[in-house]
Amino acid sequence: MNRPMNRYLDMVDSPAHIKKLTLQQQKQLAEEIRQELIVKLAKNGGHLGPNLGVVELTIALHTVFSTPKDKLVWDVSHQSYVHKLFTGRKERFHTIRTTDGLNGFSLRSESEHDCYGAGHAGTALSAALGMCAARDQRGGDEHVVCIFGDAALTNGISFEALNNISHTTRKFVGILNDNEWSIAKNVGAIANYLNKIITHPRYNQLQKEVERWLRRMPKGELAIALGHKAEEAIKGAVTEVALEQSPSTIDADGRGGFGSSLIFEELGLRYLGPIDGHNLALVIETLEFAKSCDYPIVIHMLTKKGKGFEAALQQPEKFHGLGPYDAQTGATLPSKPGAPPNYQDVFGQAMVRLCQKDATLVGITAAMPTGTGLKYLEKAMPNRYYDVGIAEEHAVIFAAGMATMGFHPVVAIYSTFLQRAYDCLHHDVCLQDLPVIFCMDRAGLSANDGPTHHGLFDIAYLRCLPNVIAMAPKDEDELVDMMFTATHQKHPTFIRYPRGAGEGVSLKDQPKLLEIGRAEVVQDFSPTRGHKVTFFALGNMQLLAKKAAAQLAAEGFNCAIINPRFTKPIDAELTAQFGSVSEVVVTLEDHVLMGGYGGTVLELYSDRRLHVPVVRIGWPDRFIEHASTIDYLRQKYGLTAENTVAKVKAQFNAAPLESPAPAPKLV
Ligand SMILES: Cc1ncc(C[n+]2csc(CCOP(=O)(O)OP(=O)(O)O)c2C)c(N)n1
Repeated sequence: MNRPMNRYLDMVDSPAHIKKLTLQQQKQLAEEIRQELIVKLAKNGGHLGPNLGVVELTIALHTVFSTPKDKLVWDVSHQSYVHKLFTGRKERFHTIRTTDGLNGFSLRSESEHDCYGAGHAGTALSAALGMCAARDQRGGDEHVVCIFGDAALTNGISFEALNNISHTTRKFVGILNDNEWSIAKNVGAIANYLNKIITHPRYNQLQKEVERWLRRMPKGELAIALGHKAEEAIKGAVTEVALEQSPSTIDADGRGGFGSSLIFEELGLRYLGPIDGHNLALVIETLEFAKSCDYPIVIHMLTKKGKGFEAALQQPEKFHGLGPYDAQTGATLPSKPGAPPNYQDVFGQAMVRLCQKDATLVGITAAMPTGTGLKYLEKAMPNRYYDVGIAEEHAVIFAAGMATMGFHPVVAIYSTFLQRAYDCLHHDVCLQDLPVIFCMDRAGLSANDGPTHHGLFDIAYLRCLPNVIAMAPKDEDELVDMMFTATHQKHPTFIRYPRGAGEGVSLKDQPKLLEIGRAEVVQDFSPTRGHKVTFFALGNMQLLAKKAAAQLAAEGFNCAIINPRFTKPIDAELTAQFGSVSEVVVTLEDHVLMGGYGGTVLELYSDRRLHVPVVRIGWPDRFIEHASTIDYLRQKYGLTAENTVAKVKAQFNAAPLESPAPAPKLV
């Protein structure tokens, strides 16, 4: 039997090996990597499309630069899989995004080649510039290369960094990885601007000129030559494109055109490109040039998201990040008939219904139309839908502005990404008490994404802000009630709900207006005897509470279950009332315990001098790692019925609290 020929990929274990390969071998390696990505990710899913797009770029980066001494800073870092393959993690690659496996993003603790961790967009330029400043302070000679996407470029922090580069350092390499896609199609003026550069008739010719010019240079002479005349030639050609004001670049309404110059040049950065990011020789040569520059430079590279996999090329949005798929066809499993809908879909469809009835409602997303479900509104009522790009701060303040004009904006945003806009929540929305509605998807764990994406902090970061109304539905029908209720408020309103499938309850025809700060008694005490235990189970923790209560009931306990609905204002009367008749109170939340809902209950009991033991179930004071499933992490950290039951029972076995020592007498 013929043994399959060894692949170059099998021989490559470190960046040093990449450097030893010839260009032809590296091209072969690129094909092998694409196959590896397509096949290995098929089982558990992952960010396939973005990684297929950066195969040549990553080979070139490791050919020209030497990590860990040189620093590669990836924005978001969802496109660092190929880098992982080259930096000692090939054997574990199949474990990516699974329990105890590799993380799906760069992680400093995972490898010395990961110089900076990320998961949220727009951080790479600032972080890389900070590294340059540190290097310059120390008199080091390492290179810092920042790889950022065209959508990350729409982020405010990216521009804050660009504004700061040229007067901070003389050595900075930025790579704009332009594939024209965010998760969905990139939107906004920056996207249009980049598009105008690459679709300009001069571009193809220009690209050839750059290539020919680079080729003529023997390697050693590149630096000198490029620093002077020849570089001017290229730049001149690019700038010529930029300066040209052909009528076709001006929109019908008179806006648009290239303006006076390339935006990067205006910011004091040398701009080179656009170049074909899949032309390996050209990418290597261009990086060699960038390496030799003693001024900050941005290389504009054009890549194709999903390159090498037809299905991914056809559906860039779907293949940006996905679950398991068929490695041949790219087909994904359809959801099982009768499976509960995802919260995001319930939200999106409810938005359409609510907007149809209320002309003051609009939907706002920060580059997540599908993830949040706002795509339903985009389709049904495009004039009531805003995608502001990866710009969470702007999204929040934009909503605040609309709210001052009598609108009721609904900002659909993941809990973890809303963190980015905290000051905007405080200063713009809450301080002015504006009726903006925040629908926070992914509140709770985002298991396979991990710590950058878990939405475990929003109760804490919101409950300290005055004017806030904050809710968490127990199921998808209550989510719609809460959305409906929020549209009737004159204050900032927040609704947190988890990633993934709802509870499978049917939706009422007409949503219910909930009373603000009023909890729901799901199960009252039974008239039978037995130790009284009350469960306050927030949002998706109802099921866990029901299981724990059933186990305790089987052992003779008398359990009540409350659906708190509100984390601010909480139902103080009902919470106190049940606390005063219970021997133990249990709070359950899909949130960190510190500053969470359970803490609110404790504060209330302290204020009211109610001495009832409170068992708090939630996430501990640490960053929770990624894992294949939520269940695994809940088991590991004790968010289970068994642990809840054990903790309740321990309260009954515990020795009574010692009475406090008498206060010293004042003399
Ligand atoms: C602050 C923040 N908002 C939203 C996201 C969700 N998100 C992850 S990747 C991505 C698109 C990134 O597009 P781009 O920067 O062009 O890189 P590409 O995926 O195209 O390589 C978005 C919106 C995020 N990670 N961080």
